Amino acid sequence: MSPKTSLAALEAVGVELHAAPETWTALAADVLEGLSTTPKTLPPKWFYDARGSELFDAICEQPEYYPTRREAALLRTLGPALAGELGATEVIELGSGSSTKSPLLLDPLHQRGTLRRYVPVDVSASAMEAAMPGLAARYPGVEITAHVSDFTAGLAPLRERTVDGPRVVAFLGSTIGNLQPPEVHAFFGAVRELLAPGDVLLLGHDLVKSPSIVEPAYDDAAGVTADFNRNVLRVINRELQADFDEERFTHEATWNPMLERIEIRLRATEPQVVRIASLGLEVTFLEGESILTEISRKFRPEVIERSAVRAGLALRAWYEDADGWYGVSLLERA
Ligand code: AVJ
Repeated sequence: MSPKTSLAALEAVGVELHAAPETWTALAADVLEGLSTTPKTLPPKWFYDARGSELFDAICEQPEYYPTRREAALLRTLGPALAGELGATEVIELGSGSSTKSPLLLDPLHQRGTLRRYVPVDVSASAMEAAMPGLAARYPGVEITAHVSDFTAGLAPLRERTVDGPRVVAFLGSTIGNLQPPEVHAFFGAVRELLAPGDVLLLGHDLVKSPSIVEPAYDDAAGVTADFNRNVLRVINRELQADFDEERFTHEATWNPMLERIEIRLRATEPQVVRIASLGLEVTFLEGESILTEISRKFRPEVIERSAVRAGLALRAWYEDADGWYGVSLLERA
């Protein structure tokens, strides 16, 4: 889990990498807490080791998984006007992953000549490392500072400003859907501290729609999402010396109409005991018992606006595609 391996390569292309050393401890704590309570849960951030990040990129290519394509199309349409309106000198991108879609925002800003600094922030060091040389080449003269960190943990190190002018904090891909309402509140509050007057939070959010469209997006025919879901077991096996047998867990994605979210689970196909050696823990599963590995909330404009207002933010603009499948909003300090 150490990002140190290719630090030299990153420095060679002028990218600074700030790593979080507490990753292993955080995983251990999450697994201990999540698997020793009922119902069992695991936070989705642990999907994303190198293989998990690749699997997520593969999910985005699946015909059933519409959010990535929808967001890209929307940003492609909005990009130039948005760049003009924002005139941003700095982009902080939370959950940037492999930065594949970042150019949709960065290109128009770069073309207008305002972009001076790009700060990608992600839990996956490997995904960022792979992306950085390409970005450094694409945006010459732009200061790039990558942060390996969990966007729900510490945003404080991102407060520091090295360039003048408007800042955009981008949180795309509907990753906000992974957060429970209280977590959204905390997140908005933390982002607010990064914003000065004239700065914005650019948020991408999947919208509420028929379960007949949403459910298949999380259970693709090729089984990529199922493999991605099981990846968390492989991460735990490797990092915490556990003996999960991934074949004894099935992938499940169900729409919860009350909470307007997809719930992703791993369900034990038979009773079993899993040993997690590094934690000195034995975890018992009854037949059919599940681990909730991810929630993916879908939003309505009023839900975004209400959460924003409660956290001291204001909705400045709302955009959605023609059939209301996907939305992007601009939030600012109230
Ligand atoms: C990256 C959190 C936005 O919820 O749609 C995709 C993750 N999980 N398929 C989502 C995911 C299963 C994705 N986010």
